[in-house]
Amino acid sequence: MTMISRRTFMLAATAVGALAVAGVAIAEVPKLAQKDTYKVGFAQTESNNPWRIAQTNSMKAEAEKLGFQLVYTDAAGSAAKQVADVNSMIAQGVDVIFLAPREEKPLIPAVMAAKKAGIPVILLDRSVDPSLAKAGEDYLTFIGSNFVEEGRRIAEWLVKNANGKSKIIELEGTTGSSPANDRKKGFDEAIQAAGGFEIVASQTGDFARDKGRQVAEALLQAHPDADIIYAHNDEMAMGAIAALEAAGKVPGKDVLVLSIDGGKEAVQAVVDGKIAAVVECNPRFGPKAFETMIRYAKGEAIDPILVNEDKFYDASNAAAELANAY
Ligand code: GYE
Repeated sequence: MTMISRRTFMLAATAVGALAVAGVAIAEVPKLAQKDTYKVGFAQTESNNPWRIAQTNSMKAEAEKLGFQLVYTDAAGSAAKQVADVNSMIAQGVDVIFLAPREEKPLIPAVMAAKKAGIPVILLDRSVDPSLAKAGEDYLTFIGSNFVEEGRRIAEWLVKNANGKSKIIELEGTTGSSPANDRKKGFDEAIQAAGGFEIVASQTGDFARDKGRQVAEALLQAHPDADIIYAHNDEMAMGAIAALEAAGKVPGKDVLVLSIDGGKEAVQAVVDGKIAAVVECNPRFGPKAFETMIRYAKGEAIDPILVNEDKFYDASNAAAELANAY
């Protein structure tokens, strides 16, 4: 897949597209007609955690509220299946495709196929490689959190609250996904700038609880002096807590655990003192996703990135915020 350039896609698109006759590359996102109701695709990447389930529920609830038909697919953690899911939505003639791309590069063909078929794509929560597909050109916009900022915020909290702890194990998200790339970048850069810390190991746990537990277990054995674990999401943080407890260590005391997502279970773990701090990653996409699509149909200009607001939880507010966490 990495061998296929954006230019190759554009050439393929123009070769068969209507504009090939005129010899012009298609530079615009397909238009969306104003209608009373729509058939809308939502290509989810997986459903193995509360964050994904909250996102799916939010999308389904909003579609229902508006009376739109939702064609929902779950790629079950496979980028190849997600590409096939998008192709099937194209074949079913949906008006718009909401896509949560599992990884940055493998989903490029899906974005380009929808464009070629005249269907606008809105990226939700994860992005695609910006050198291969562009907002406002190949897809309409990206709606989601600023992941670099999420990583930076958790690092800044750590710098202020480390209390002498300094050796970090980092559990990365799915390799090749935009949140894994950017949460690493934001955190690592801020930690390096602060000085006095060392990332002793950084390895993927694929955003999954059991993988996170296994990787944390192996890395704790290799680095018994590690006293901080930074997990790119709650699932891996919960896995890391299980690994710590199995190793006879006390999370929150022997080892500080830091996380991103802010689901109820993780916020409860902050209340219990097992997680030190969590940056929320807001999963409630439904209202903003559908509002953006309707604004586009009306002919409004849409910004290339629509950033979600994220909260922050630590011991100072976790108990008060618990009821609001997803
Ligand atoms: O943090 C994670 C999920 O892409 C922002 O993916 C999302 C991430 C989220 O599986 O828990």
